[in-house]
Amino acid sequence: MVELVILVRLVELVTLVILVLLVKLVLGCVMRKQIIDRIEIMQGDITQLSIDAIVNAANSSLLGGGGVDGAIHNTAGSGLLEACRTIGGCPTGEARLTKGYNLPSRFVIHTVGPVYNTDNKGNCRLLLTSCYQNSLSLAVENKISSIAFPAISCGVYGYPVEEACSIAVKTACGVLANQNSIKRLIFILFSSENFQIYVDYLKGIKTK
Ligand code: AR6
Repeated sequence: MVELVILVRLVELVTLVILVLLVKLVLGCVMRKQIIDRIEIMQGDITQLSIDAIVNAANSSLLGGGGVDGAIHNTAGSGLLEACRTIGGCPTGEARLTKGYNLPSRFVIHTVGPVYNTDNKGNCRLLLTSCYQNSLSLAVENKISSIAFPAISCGVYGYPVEEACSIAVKTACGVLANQNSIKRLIFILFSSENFQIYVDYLKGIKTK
């Protein structure tokens, strides 16, 4: 009799544990879908996007340069350069906000990615993660609900795109999981090769 009661209790306990695990699994899937549904991958020119904010892969002077930085300054016009002059630079991994001036986007978030260095990969990873985290923190503070990122550090600064892509997407997912004010987060890639790398990475996450 006593054995039977213990057996029943054990079955009840195992059923409860299985139920809790199932609920956790379903909730995890729903949450992951809610995060991934807010992320878009696009191919094109970031300067043409009519959204709240675009992110600039700048250098620490914030006074313009080539690549995406040059394209953003060219389209935004001299007002952006004047605003950047008053900021007085930005250390690697940090981010600063300006208006968008002649750009279709309202704001530009300038961040400075690391120059890739194979001897110091760990630090590069930390700094690139900070670029995404700090840019998104500025977006949240300024009630920016749509934001687009280029592939920070993947041009002149030489970061391998596959690695940079996983850092970018993982960091974005981590931030989106903890706040709901950002409704649309775009990764915009200039080349079709980089676009495909991001598309494949996101597909991989969705099917995990
Ligand atoms: N829209 C979207 N992506 C672009 C665009 C564009 N209009 N133009 C280039 N890209 P890079 P970095 C892509 O070199 O590696 C500057 O001189 C490009 O194909 O612009 O962080 C700054 O002043 C690449 O995949 O930035 C710094 O000195 C990605 O944007 C330095 O370059 C980033 O390439 C920063 O280097």
